[in-house]
Amino acid sequence: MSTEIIRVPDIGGATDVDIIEVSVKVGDIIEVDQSIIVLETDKASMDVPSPLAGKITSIKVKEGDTVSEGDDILELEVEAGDEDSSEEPKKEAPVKEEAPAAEEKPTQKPAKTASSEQTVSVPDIGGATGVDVIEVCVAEGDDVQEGDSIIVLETDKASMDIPASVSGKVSKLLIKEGDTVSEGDDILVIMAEGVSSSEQSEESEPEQKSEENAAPAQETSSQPAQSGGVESVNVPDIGGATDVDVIEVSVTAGDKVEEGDSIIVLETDKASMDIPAPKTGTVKSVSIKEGDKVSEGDLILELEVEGSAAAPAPKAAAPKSAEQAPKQEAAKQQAPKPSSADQSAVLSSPAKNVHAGPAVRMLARELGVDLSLVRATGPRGRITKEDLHAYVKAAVQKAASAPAAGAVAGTGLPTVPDMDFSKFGDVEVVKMSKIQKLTAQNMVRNSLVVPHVTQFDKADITDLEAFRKGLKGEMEKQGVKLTPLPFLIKAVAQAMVANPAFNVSLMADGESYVQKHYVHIGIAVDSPAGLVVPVLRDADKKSVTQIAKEANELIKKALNKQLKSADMQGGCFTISSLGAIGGTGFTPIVNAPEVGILGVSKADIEPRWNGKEFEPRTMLPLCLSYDHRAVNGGDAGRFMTYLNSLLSDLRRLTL
Ligand code: CAO
Repeated sequence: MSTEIIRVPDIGGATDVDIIEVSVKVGDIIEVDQSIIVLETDKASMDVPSPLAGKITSIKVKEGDTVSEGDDILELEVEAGDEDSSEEPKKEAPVKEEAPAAEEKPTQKPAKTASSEQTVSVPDIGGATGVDVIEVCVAEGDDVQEGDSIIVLETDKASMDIPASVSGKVSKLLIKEGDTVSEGDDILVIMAEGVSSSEQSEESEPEQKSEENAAPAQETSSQPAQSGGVESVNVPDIGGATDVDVIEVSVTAGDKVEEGDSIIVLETDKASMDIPAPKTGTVKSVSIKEGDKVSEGDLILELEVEGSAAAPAPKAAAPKSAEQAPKQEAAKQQAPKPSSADQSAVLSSPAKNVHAGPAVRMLARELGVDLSLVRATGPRGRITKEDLHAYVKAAVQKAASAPAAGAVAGTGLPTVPDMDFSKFGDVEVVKMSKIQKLTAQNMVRNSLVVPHVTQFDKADITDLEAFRKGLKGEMEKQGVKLTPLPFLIKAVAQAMVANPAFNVSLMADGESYVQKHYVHIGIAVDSPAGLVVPVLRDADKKSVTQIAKEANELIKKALNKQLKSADMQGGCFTISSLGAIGGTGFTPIVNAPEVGILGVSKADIEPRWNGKEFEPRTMLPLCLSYDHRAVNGGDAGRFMTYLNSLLSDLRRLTL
């Protein structure tokens, strides 16, 4: 057992690169090639794999740090016998696929207009033609620095930032978003800073690729074979990676291939690379098959080159990686993509490792998507742009159509995942009624949107109850049941008039509120169809007996499912009485756009001190919830105290 330090490998000469993710923690047991950190520049994101397996004993970096080649990442306790391999940690370029082609300088041609103007053209993009311009990052008049991204190109395989090759002011844009371009197409004209005429004439030749790029040149080497026009096509420089999996052989003997056509696809954990045909010709024989492992120089196939006895010089600036070598041909054998709103696009628990290219990572950041929750369908678990789109579609659809039980419609909040309760006993799934689903959605919305405060009090309704009981028989003869509820409705209506802060609705724009000059009181009814709230109109203008009659009618309609939607509209305040059921208090949820609700619990006889002695009094628990955006604590205190005084002394109800 020994401790090894894992350092930042060759990252193509880039320095002070941001760590956007530390994928492991102290104590983790990791495998060889497991991603340990993710680096990102403005042009690329790179998984950095561990060259050794072992247990992490300390981590030297954190998210947000910047690192360069050779910097310590972590310490690993390595099993005896594994240390030797650590002597030479792999210098494999971490993520060829994700390294952008953009490091390559765009070609510059002298512009005809002025001696300091330079036309920047699309550089060698691996032979791809008709590539989409998905973003133009500069506008005419912008000052750009050499290396600043000027456009972003994208194929189905790659996205590439194309950087400015010189610093200066953009004097003319020659392309726009949505255009398609090929190598050599003019992008823009730059009024270059401090370019001497001699420098300019040097640069007037189409520029070849920048030598310092560490990403592998992916040019397929083709060596003239002994016999006539048949050439051996070998695995090109693939950044020092060895024993790379051949995941696809795209040609067979006899096939005609065009220069640039993909002949095989290689893949490591971190990158997939199309290897293009170096020349046009006919495949004579193929020396490898799917599943083989290859390294630079290995023979891929023999190619009878079309119309060329002498092999031309190899292409100077082949793409550096698969991601950078976009091909128009779609990948042939990919895992099935999730359908438009396939919920399987969303993982229920975060994936341990995330593999995605810079374009996908950037899009995910823009959309606020956690890539670890996106189901990857690309080769070797790569997240494709389609995966991201499928994830977003699924997430949006889920939010919009979330069942009431999940109760998060439109909130974007996660639902509680379903589980198999039958594992624990006998169960059945029961469909919720429309009212139940609607109530659930409204409850979630109101509890999330309305800042609730609930305050409690007890009203002495001893006299009210004596009066009610005296009147009860008389009312019954008129077919009206007289419970405490009509008195509560009357008292609340009067308190609303006295405290208009409770008789408002807030405008959605947050700029104003509606002050109501009518008092309609909602009555929460526990009906067989679910919780419904019929509305008793102009309660402030009606007598207790009138209110009792109308409340009886509304409750009867509710219980018989005869309420019309008009019966449930226009409420200013709701009373939710559980008095007949029991309990000493609860916190009702405001029925927005109303701003207050009164919860009523069961009245009980309690001993009260009258100054001389305890006497039995009937005390009614009141629970007032209100929207603190509309109602202040002072308003609520006054409302409750006034309401209490009305219920405690009925004479006040007539004032
Ligand atoms: N304390 C003690 N007794 C009470 C009482 C109280 N606060 N409120 C009512 N009672 C008594 C009544 O007086 C009646 O007894 P008597 O017949 O002896 O007079 C008995 O309880 C039954 O009353 P009721 O339920 O028939 O009538 P109600 O007017 O009190 O209530 C209604 C009607 C529709 C409000 C009620 O049936 C109901 O559905 N409540 C549920 C509300 C609800 O679910 N709210 C949601 C809670 S979460 O916000």
